[in-house]
Amino acid sequence: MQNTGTASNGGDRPRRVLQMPALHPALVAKLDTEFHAITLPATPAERATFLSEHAGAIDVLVTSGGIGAQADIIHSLPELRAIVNVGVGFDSIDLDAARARQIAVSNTPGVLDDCVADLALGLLIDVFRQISAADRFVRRGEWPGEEYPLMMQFSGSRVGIVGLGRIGRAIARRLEAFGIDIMYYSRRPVEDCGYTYVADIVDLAGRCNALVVSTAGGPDSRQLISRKVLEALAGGFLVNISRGSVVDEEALVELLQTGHLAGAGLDVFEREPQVPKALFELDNVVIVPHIGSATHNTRAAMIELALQNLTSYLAEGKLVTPV
Ligand code: 8YV
Repeated sequence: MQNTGTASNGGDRPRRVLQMPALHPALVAKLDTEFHAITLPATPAERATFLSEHAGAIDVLVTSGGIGAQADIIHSLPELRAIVNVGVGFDSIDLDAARARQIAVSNTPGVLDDCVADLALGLLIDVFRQISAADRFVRRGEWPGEEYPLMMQFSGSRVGIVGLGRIGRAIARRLEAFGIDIMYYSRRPVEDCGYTYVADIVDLAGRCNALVVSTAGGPDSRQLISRKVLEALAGGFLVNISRGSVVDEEALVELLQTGHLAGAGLDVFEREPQVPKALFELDNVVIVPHIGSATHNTRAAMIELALQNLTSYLAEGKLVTPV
């Protein structure tokens, strides 16, 4: 299949696709063979030479949530018309820079909700029931010497969801099965959802045993989970499957260290792949490397949706799931 060059870009040349370096290998294979995409070199020195040769011919940029598209790359591509993102979050794409030039941006909503919600539940159950910590206890050979301390029951507890979008709702549906008292915070109440809306996030934190962060990242939600919110969560757990930027990480580390918080399950961090070293010392913190959507079928579905966006843009100048 040849997907280049079918739609007009205002000139007589085919549309050209640029891929950011180090995308998922299955995506790279498709972009290479079916879209004849060229790849941005990884190093700044190579990049400068590459851009001086190709920049003026690029119409579409393909990237991922982890890699993003900062203002410098957007500015360096004068003919760029669309950015196709593999990921539902687009906080790593400079939307202001894109909008200023009417560059369309797509993401991959809907196809990863179940997968990310599964991980959120896994982290919740792990922090309440200390599965990872108890596993380490057994591996250290401590079981014959002492009984593992009692812990908090998860079923029947009170959980607050921050951001009741698609992923938040997928988490809530799972929580229902555990008899959880489900509360949520979002900018406005979600109609007909049956969960308790709490308009003040500090109030929400004070009312629940655990907060699950599933709101979108970006400037609007930066440090929404502030020190004040974390202080109100006293004795409770924080689970974050959204973005590290949504949480005041410094306060989180401090309140975990002092025992003010009972524990945390964290898939995302402020400066990935860097994780605050202090967390490594804490047995009540479960740390995973941003694996919310990292299953074979979900990543395949994300790639598929990104390629549908690309195909549609090349053929008709329209994205399927624009942000
Ligand atoms: C991935 C994600 O880490 O979709 C998102 O926003 O955070 C994750 O699914 C990433 O974007 C995959 O490229």
